[in-house]
Amino acid sequence: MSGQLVLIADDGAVRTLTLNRPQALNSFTTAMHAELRAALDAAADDAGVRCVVVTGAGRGFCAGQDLNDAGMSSGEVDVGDVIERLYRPLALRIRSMPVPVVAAVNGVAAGAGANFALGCDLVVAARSASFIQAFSKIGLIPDCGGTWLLPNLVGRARALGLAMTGDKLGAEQAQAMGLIWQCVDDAAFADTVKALAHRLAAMPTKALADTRRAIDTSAAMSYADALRLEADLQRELGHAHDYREGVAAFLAKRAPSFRDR
Ligand code: T3D
Repeated sequence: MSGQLVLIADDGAVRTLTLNRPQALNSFTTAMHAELRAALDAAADDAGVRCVVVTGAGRGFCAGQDLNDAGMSSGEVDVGDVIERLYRPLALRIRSMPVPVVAAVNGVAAGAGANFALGCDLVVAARSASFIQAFSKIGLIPDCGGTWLLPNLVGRARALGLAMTGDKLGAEQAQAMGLIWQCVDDAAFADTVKALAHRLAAMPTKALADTRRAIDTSAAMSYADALRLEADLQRELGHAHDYREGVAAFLAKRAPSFRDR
């Protein structure tokens, strides 16, 4: 199945959403935002989907905001409003997905395109891909979660270095500094993403989503409160099917069959 600006493809329990404006490096227009949000909502609501992969068509992943769209360059657009209406909901939607989300960064990821990727759960990049905090070059600050994601991922010094210079960071360096999960050779990229996505899809989905929730909220918590949240989430998971199944499978030395979501 395919939309126009976001292609949607299912492979078992893995749903791949492909940003599809390759002529403009898949930069975000209002219309593409709408299709992407609808596609993410549909994936979240579909019990058959247990992992979502986001990637880009053509040679780029996503070059951030389309600077030609809707009079962006006129100086008359309320950029704060654009962020509130489009990028903030997108970033929050990714973080509230009930399934793991993999960013398969096939090429350059710039501006909000970079931070859209970095906000996903696992970021796998082709070795030829790159990340650019392009905002400073056009007089903006990192958005789509960048001011939170960057220091949390790589620390203040590197966050400021990346954000202030807007320099291109290769995928290999990005992995070395802990910005992304994995950099893989271009030739192995598709197979690596596929294997990872299917592996995640076969895992206890609800536990993975709760793992994200606990890790994301722990930064703003005291140690004692984080321990309390762990107990609350663990209590709930401990009463669910997947825990019983995981333990039974371990004891029976067989593969588990998880189904909670
Ligand atoms: O309202 C708001 O603005 C608020 C929201 C802000 C969020 C943001 O994301 S701000 C940051 C916006 N993004 C950028 O500033 C990045 C702009 N793009 C680039 O710097 C470069 O394209 C890249 C470094 C990403 C890649 O360079 P390169 O040399 O590989 O490709 P290219 O030739 O520059 O781009 C290929 C085509 O895509 C080209 O079109 P053409 O000449 O072939 O017709 C180029 O204009 C187009 N393109 C690339 N990025 C954008 C774009 N068109 C519109 N908007 C873009 N962001």
